[in-house]
Amino acid sequence: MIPLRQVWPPECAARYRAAGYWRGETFTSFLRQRVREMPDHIAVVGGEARWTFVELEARAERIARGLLALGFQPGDRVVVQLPNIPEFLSVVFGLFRARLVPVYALPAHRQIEIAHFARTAEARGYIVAQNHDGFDYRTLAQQVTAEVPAVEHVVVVGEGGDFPSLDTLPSGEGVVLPEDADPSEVAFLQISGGSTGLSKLIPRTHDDYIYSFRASAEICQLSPDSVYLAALPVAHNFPMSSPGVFGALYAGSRIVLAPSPSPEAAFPLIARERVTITGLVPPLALLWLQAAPTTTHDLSSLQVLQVGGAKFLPESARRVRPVLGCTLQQVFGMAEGLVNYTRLDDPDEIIVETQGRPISDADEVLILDDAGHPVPEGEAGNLLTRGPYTIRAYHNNDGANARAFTPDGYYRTGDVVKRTPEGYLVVQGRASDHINRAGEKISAEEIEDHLLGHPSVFDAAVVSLPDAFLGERSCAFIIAQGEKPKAAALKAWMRTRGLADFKVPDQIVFVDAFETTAVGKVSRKELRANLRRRFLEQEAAR
Ligand code: OOB
Repeated sequence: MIPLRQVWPPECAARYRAAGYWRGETFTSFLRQRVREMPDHIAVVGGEARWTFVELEARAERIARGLLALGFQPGDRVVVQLPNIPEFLSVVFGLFRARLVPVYALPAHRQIEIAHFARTAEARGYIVAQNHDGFDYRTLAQQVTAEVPAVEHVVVVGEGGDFPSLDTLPSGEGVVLPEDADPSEVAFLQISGGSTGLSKLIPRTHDDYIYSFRASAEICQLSPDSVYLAALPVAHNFPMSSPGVFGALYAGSRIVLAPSPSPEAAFPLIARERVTITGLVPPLALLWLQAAPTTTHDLSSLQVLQVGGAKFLPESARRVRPVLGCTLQQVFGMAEGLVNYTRLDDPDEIIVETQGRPISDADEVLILDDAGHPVPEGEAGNLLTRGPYTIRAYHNNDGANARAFTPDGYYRTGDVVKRTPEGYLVVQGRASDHINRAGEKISAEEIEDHLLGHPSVFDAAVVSLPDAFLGERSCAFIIAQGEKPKAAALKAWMRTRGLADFKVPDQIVFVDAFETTAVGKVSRKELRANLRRRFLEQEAAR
């Protein structure tokens, strides 16, 4: 087994260790520690299940043995696509215990995305739920294994059908579990928001990730009395680690898994479990603000509502305390690393108007103009960052690495921000052409490529448009060839492509031509910007 590594320069790594950011803990070692301290404390609540720390660890060990007995070797990558069910935790801690490397996919991902993750990660396994939201993942698993034969083992949580199920894994009696990982090893691969083309894989080490959620749990003042509701899909970095389910378990808090983030599903859980903190993307926060005044469920236990993933506008942010009676925390983070929080005791103006400040004193933040020079204090510029939990490279992707990282290791976030005199960041927009649809990031390029696969599409340009509910929606400008298809038919065709549903354009606008300059074609970036501007001007003039 050759463990995957992340490439902090040795002197940086030494500094992060000496400063106590990296403490040499692993996922397995921290869970063991909680089991020692609070074996019978309820750690995970979901569906009918209420698992103590001891039970969580015992289940993880059983899964670890079963997976090794099935034929996995330490170091193998395993795509995990599970919704918010308790098994998400037992499976993932089981993978860590067996020294297998999870690759986190979202429940919304479909064949194209999963096959891409499996290939890029060189995965040997794929763990899915039987069913979620009316979708049978075993069918998807059939398609993925047919397309990527290197994925030898599928394990299903629930009825396996043709595949083994988690409950009927070999007992693995006699299987010797490997020694624990070196904390500097890559623990898992996370999925990037995908600003250009297909998503990239983000290698996170035990050292760096545990630091990020340990510090997040402190910032959010989690304790064994806290109850964290995972409302968003836990495979996403925000509910996973900011402080998310891992930060909560680290702090000895209880986690409650909601099957859906809707008020209908979440409010009764808040009341029943006395939830103290949860995190949402802005459109869901708006739904909660709308539903709370008339709900019959008691939401009084809620102390903190975190909102992040996309910009939460001040007008909405201001309503959180009066309507929900709790403190708002804005969270501006990215799966590549850097996470910013407003602090719980910050003045209201900071909480409402800014997206917070970095977790760590060791987070280095640059705000540069397009020529690479620092902007004057208080002006908007491109955000670059490096630090003890921000990656230095994507997995197996030299092209993206050359674009996304500077030679001295800064990650170009693609976000345009301002910094306040107090050191808080205010997100202004972004430089890259992705669509942030209710916190789900969509690459314009990826969708254009798909549209070009349709016989009636001559050219396509995908842009974001402001949307009162989603924040941004996607709009595809299309030049048709031959018979002009109906917008609905084109959307329906996109749905058959094996893509996550959130990537299907919300709106389709047919145009006769894209502009070109006298010299030749304008860049895709300019083209998208011009189409967006002209469309919005036309709309405003109506
Ligand atoms: C989170 O992570 P990703 O990787 O899905 O997306 C990162 C991008 C950021 O670069 C930024 O463009 C946008 O999402 N974003 C925000 C934001 N939070 C994220 N834009 C404006 N305001 C915010 N509060 O989205 C993520 C990861 C960890 C914690 C929270 C969010």
